[in-house]
Amino acid sequence: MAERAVAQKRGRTRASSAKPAETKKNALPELADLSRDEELKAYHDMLLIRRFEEKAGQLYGMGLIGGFCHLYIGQEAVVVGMQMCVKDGVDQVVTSYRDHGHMLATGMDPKGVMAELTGRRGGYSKGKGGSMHMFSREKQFFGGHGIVGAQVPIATGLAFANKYRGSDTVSLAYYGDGAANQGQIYESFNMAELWKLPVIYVVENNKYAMGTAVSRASAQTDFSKRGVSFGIPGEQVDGMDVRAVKAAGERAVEWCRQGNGPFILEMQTYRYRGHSMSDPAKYRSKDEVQKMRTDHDPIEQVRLRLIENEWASEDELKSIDKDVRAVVAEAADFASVDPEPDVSELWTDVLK
Ligand SMILES: Cc1ncc(C[n+]2csc(CCOP(=O)(O)OP(=O)(O)O)c2C)c(N)n1
Repeated sequence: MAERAVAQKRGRTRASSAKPAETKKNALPELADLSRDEELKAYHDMLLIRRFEEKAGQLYGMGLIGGFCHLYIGQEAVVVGMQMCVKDGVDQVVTSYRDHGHMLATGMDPKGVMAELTGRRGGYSKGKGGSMHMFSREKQFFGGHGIVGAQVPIATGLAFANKYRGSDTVSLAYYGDGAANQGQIYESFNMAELWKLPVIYVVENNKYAMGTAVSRASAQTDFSKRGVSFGIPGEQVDGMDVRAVKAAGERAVEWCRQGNGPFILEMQTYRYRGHSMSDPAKYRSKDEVQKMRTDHDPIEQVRLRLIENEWASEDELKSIDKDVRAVVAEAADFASVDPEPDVSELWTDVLK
């Protein structure tokens, strides 16, 4: 099982680009060669997201989290792999409502994120924003957006500002396969390529937009080709393998930093849970979900490599899990006892 899962991962990334020749010039290998420390960090960071999301699901079930709650479980390799390619606190991240993993990957405090989910004053938006409305200037995280696709023009605008100021900062716009069909995405593509803006469009193709399968909603299901008419290069990537994500991410970051303009990365990934906590996910079979979990789980892949390479023992990996669980438990405890915002907060932070 261990060998099969690892072997299955070899050579899965495939380039599908409007300008493959140019993008491949300084190309890195299709799978990044991760060091022991990098594998351990990827394992830790993905596990933190997984355990955090599991706990958020529990708190939602207990009625401590209200409104909507969109979990990222299954997709962890995408954001962790991309974050390995950029500068923490410098390069910018903007995403949708499925955003807790992105916040943790940029280094935001799990306590502040969980307390925002439960609507407490120690939350990132003082408990007034909830799951879809968190920001961190320090970590260069620009939300958290409930309007499907809205994050894409925002990341493009950030890239415009970065270019205008002459910095080499790159902005990352994460969005789903459903969002990819929106008009505002193509307006953004046009401006980004016209002005050669340093923005990476990361399509998280998790196969469904709410209950609608990609093939039912998209005329062109190869999202890496969506920039062809604008001349924006793109690649399809195995988004369940953190090594593939890192290799492709580094190519895209290099492309942007060299002043070549935008880049599209289609991350082929999968969400294990429903669209949100209130979705029983009847549009797909349990077998389909189970197969992804068994054969492609991003965390299990790293765990198996660490063991096979004798880079970590089972006990060491258990101890990482224990530490991660402690961090998440502390965040959940804080998010349960921290007071709600004072009523007077209703009148602060309101744009008039
Ligand atoms: C403009 C807009 N239209 C519709 C919705 C309702 N809605 C929320 S999530 C969603 C599906 C988006 O799917 P996708 O972009 O694939 O992202 P995923 O949820 O799979 O991460 C829809 C239609 C919305 N929030 N905003």
